[in-house]
Amino acid sequence: MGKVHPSVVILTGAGISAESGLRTFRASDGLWEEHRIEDVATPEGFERDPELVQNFYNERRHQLKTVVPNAAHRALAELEQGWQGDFLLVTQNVDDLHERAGSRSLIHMHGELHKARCQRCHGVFRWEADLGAMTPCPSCGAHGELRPHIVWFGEMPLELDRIGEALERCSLFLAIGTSGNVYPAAGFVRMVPRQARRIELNLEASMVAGAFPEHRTGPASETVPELVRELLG
Ligand code: BJW
Repeated sequence: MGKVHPSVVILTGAGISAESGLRTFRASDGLWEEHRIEDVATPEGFERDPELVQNFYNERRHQLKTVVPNAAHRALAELEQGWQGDFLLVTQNVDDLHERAGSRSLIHMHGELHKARCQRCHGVFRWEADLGAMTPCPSCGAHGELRPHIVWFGEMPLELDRIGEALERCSLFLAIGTSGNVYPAAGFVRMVPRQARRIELNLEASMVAGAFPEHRTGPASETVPELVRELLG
């Protein structure tokens, strides 16, 4: 019988991109300080003031051009390259730093800054430019129907079926730089088999730290490359 290779699921949050210069959500200088969550990260906020929301995401799209992946993003890409079993990276981040570091088996469960979606025809498009309140849809031509392809509060995260299947059969689960405040991602650790190895990597204990038997405390740019070296042996 051949060797059975362990399967890994990795969940990342804003903390992995912090050292690249992108602010986390719940830090004291977090984005929510300048904008109320309900104004920029809910469908109701978008309906109330589409221009404010479009400008908020336009600015974040610009900011993305000024940052680069850090050692933690690069280490996860190396892990994927060297890993013998199933590998799935699930990020809550809407930035593209994982793919720029070389990650390929990747799900953006909260959407992507570089995509826009039409509320009329439901087309999803790669989007680098600014979005305006009246930008026409490239597919159906409707005006004022394009929105950032971002999962806001109260909306269904993306690809949950595929994530659930991977969680149910994984033997190693890592959660990196996520506060455990936002569901369903915060509940993933409780969906993995009981015997799976579960490691939290964070600057501090998250809201769901108790579900992780192992903790690596410190900046992701240090703890992630170190763990990857151990795992690749
Ligand atoms: C470092 C570091 C370094 C720093 N090194 N670490 C009541 C109870 C339970 C649930 C709900 C409830 N009421 C409503 C809900 C559901 C709601 C929810 O969870 N709300 C909570 C706030 C209570 N969730 C939803 O609405 C989701 N949809 C949903 O539930 O659909 C229904 C459903 C039903 C059944 C099954 C499945 C689904 C949608 C959530 C959408 C989240 N969207 C956002 C905004 C995206 C837009 C944008 O980016 O602008 O996504 S919110 C924001 O939080 C963003 C993030 O992806 C997400 C998670 O944040 P994250 O990544 O954890 O960041 P932080 O800042 O919180 O933490 C950073 C961490 O890094 C910290 O721990 C630091 O210590 C650490 N760190 N520097 C290592 N250098």
